[in-house]
Amino acid sequence: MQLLKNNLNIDLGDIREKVVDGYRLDYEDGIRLFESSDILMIGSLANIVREKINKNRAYYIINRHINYTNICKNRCKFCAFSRNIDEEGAYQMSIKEILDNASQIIHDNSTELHIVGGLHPELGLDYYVDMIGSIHEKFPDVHLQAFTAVEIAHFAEISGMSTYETLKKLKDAGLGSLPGGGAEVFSTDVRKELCPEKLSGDEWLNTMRTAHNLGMRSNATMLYGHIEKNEDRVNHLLKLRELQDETGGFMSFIPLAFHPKNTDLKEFSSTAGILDLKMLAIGRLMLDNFDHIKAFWIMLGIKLSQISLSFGVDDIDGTVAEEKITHSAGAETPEALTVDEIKSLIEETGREPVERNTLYNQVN
Ligand code: V47
Ligand code: SF4
Repeated sequence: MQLLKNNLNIDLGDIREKVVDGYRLDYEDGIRLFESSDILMIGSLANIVREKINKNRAYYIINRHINYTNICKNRCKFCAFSRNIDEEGAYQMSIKEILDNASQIIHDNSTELHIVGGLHPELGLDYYVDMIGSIHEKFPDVHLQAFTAVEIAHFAEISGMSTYETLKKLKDAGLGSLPGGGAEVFSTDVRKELCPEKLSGDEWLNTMRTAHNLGMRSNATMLYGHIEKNEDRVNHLLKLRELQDETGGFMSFIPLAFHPKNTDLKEFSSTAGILDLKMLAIGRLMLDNFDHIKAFWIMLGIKLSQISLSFGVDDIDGTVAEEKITHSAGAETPEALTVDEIKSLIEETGREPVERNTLYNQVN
C-alpha cells in the first residue's frame, strides 16, 4: 500500500504529451518514470511508441546459443557461469565440439548462432578467428552473432592489435554482428563494486562505436536489479541513445534481469515483475532511436515476456537452445522453446508473429 500511496501521485501528464507528440524524453523524465508506480500509464505510453515503430508485429528468431567456455579471468560478482581455469566444472569447447554443436542448426532451421564465453586467460586470437572461420565455412548462410564487447576488448589486449584490427579480422573470417552483453551498468561506481576487472562503460561504448563504423550492427543490454539506482539506469539509457544518434548501429535494447542464485550476491532477491516491465517500457520510451526492444524470455520468464508485448516490447528473442549463463544463476525457464510454442505465445496476445533473421529482415 505504501508503494501506491507514494508513487501513483507522480503526475506523468506532461510526459504523456511529449510521447504522443513525438518529443524526446530527458533525464528528469526518465527519473520520474522510474519513480512512478503507475505501470499501466507507463506501459500504455510505451505501447504507443512500440506500435508507431513496429505496428502489431512481434518478432522471433530461430537460433541457438553456444557458450564456448566458462573459464573467465574477470569473475564478476553477479556471474554464476564463470569458473577459474583449474576449478571443478570449468570447460572449454574445442573447435570440433563447437562445429558439432553448431551442426544442430540444420535440424532446427536456425538462421543465427549466438556465441559468447568467458575471458580465457590462455587462448590466443587464432582460436576465435578459427572458430568463426570454420563455422562460417561450414554454414555460410547462418548469421554469426558472436563475442560481446568485453570479449572483443580482451582479444585486442591479448593479440596486441587495436580494437579496429581485431574486429576487422573477425569480420573477414565471417563474424556478422555483436551481441549486447557486457554493458552491465555504465556507472563507474557500480562497476567498481560488481565487476572491477571488466572494461569501463566508455570502453564498451567505444568498442561498439568501432564495430558500427566497420559496418557491423550490434545489440545493447543493461543488467538491472542489483545495486544500481534510478540515476544509473537513466544515465545508461542516455549513453546508449547518444551513441545510437552518432552511429545508428544498434538493433535492439535488451534489459537483463539479474538472477542472484549461485552468485556472490546471493542475498539479493530476484527482480520484481513491476521492475521488469518498467525496464522494458522505460527503455522503449527513452530509446526513441532504437527500432527494437527485446524481452529475453529465458531471463524474464515466459508469462512476463508475453505480457511485455503490451509494454513496449516487439521482440521475444528466439528458440535459444542451450543457454547456460542465466541457467547457472537459477533461471527456471526451459532451455529452449519450439517455434510453435513461440508463435502461439505471441498469437495469444493478439500480435502477429514474424520470424526474423538477425538483422530483422522477415524470413519466409
Ligand atoms: O554480459 C551474467 C549477463 C550477459 C547474470 O544481444 C547475467 O541478443 C542475469 O549478453 N543474471 C550475457 N544476467 C548474455 C547477453 C545476451 C543475452 C541475450 C541476448 C543477447 C543479445 C545478449 O549476461 C552478461 C551479463 O550482463 N549476466 N550473469 C546473472 N546472474
Ligand atoms: Fe566473465 Fe562475462 Fe561472467 Fe563477467 S559476466 S565473469 S566477464 S563470463
